[in-house]
Amino acid sequence: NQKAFIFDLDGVIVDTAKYHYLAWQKIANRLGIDFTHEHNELLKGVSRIRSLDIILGLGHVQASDEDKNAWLTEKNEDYLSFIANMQADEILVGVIEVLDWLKKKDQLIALGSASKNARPILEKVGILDYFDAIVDGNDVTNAKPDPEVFLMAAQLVGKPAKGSIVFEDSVAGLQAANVAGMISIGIGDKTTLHEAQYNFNDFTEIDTEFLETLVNK
Ligand code: B16
Ligand code: MG
Repeated sequence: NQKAFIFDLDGVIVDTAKYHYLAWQKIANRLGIDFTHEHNELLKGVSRIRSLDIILGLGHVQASDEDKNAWLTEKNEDYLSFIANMQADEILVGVIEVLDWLKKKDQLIALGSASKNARPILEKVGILDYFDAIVDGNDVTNAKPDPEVFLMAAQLVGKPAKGSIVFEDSVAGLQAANVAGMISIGIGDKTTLHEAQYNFNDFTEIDTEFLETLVNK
């Protein structure tokens, strides 16, 4: 049996949410918008442009397209400077063990991320070669909770949606996986991620017995 195992990036493989937060905070502060860690939760799995709209909404700030574009560029430049020195030690616990097991068992591994910076991040942390397919924010027109990103990933590795597995840390991402008819696995807080079919706090809680059942489903 061979299945498509599709991984989200931010919050599943690496904790880049902290870098997104720092970069957005700079813009928000300048506009006098209070942007807290709790607010940052709203941006998980959400596209860059939608993230800006959410932040502006928090502060009831109206802006021209020109201003918005300038802020989007600035945010991404700051974000790029934060991720510039990322290394393998920023891979979240248990991820490598699961990737190694999947490779050993000849399973298909794909990325399904909203980020336009996914490839350079995988490269920096040294795991690009594990992936049989990469679908990111540059490839899709519809953001999560639309299932496009995951459907494209399964298609690229030649597997049907049914039986494909998605690891996600965001509500929007889990909704996308469910709409696609895939097996959704929430990584993180069980209460927040209650829409997942299975929940784990992190990858160290996922044992090979469980992975084996997914392969044979
Ligand atoms: P970028 P994921 C998402 O990645 C992040 O969770 C979200 O916070 C971010 O705004 C989005 O990528 C876009 O990222 O600005 O780098 O294109 O969780 O889908 O891997
Ligand atoms: Mg994520």
